[in-house]
Amino acid sequence: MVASSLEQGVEKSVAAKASVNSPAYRGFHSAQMFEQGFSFSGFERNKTWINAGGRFVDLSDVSGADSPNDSRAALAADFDDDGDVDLFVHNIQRERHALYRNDALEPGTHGFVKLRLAATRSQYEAIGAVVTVHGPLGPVAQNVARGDGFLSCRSRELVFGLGSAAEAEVEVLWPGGARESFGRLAAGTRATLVEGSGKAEPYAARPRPLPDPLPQGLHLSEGDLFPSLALADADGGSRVLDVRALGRGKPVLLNLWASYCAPCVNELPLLARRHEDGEMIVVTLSLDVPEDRPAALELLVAKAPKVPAFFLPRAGIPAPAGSVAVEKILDLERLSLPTTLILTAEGRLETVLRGPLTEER
Ligand SMILES: [Ca+2]
Ligand SMILES: [Ca+2]
Repeated sequence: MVASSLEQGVEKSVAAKASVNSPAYRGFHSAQMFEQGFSFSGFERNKTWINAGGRFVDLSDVSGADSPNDSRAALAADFDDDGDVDLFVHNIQRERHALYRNDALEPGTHGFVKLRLAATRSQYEAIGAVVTVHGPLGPVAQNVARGDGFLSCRSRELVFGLGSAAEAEVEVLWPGGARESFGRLAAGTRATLVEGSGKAEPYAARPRPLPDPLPQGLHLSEGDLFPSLALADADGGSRVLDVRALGRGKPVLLNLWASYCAPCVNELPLLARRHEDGEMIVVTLSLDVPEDRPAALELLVAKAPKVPAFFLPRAGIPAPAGSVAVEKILDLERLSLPTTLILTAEGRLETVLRGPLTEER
């Protein structure tokens, strides 16, 4: 019975392998899912929040983390060794991973301690130990672990932020159960805490500067002329967005949004009111995939029915003469949503507003 079910299991596994290797499977899963950036998770966008003293503020747009990519692991470590924790995010589409540099700490300041543990009476990396640093906001504890995120490994180095404090008291609860104090360590210390010694042995910094961030999805600078864009209308027909023709002497507010982006949907009524005001011409461009155009259209009809609306064309349709493809000015994987562009009456890019609009801006 056991042998038989094992054999069946092997047969099933061989069959599965064959289907995975079939041109049809590769055609859909490899080409469409990964190379064309399709999503397993319905374009749920990545989020970042900052703890602003008891409440969390959404920084997804300004941080650059806002993205429709399917991310599978987020690893926090100080990749450039400047004392603040950076973030590596693993994405499945096109294997395009992202490393987010943390610019929270002013260069040359020392508002941190970085600690490694060396156990002498248990497993040498002290996995399971708890390190507590008594900083300006009270005690903060981190435990030593090596697994983290999806199929990922964590750095053995622990980073504690100290704010403006000059020093902080450090203690370790070792895996064997012993508590040990390592006294007060000065801000900026990088040290290995050796079990049983009570001493923090400093190690040298290894700075590895990271490059400046890539542009956040917009290949245009303020002052540039906004080109005529090859887009689609509500029925999917070819339609060119010419902001000068549309504005007829007025500035244009071009809102980039998607039906799966909740802050985008929330601001549609505000856009409708701005359009009614008549001070500027308001236009929306939905970045939904063409299959989701009906969902986007339904929201527009309900919340901003009079605002001129544009949509992405189907892939592979050539841009009409005199217009450019949307990919020439937008990197849809890096553009945070919502993003609003203010264009002058002459069709030049005046301001880029990232994140939701408010009555004031
Ligand atoms: Ca860093
Ligand atoms: Ca930094």
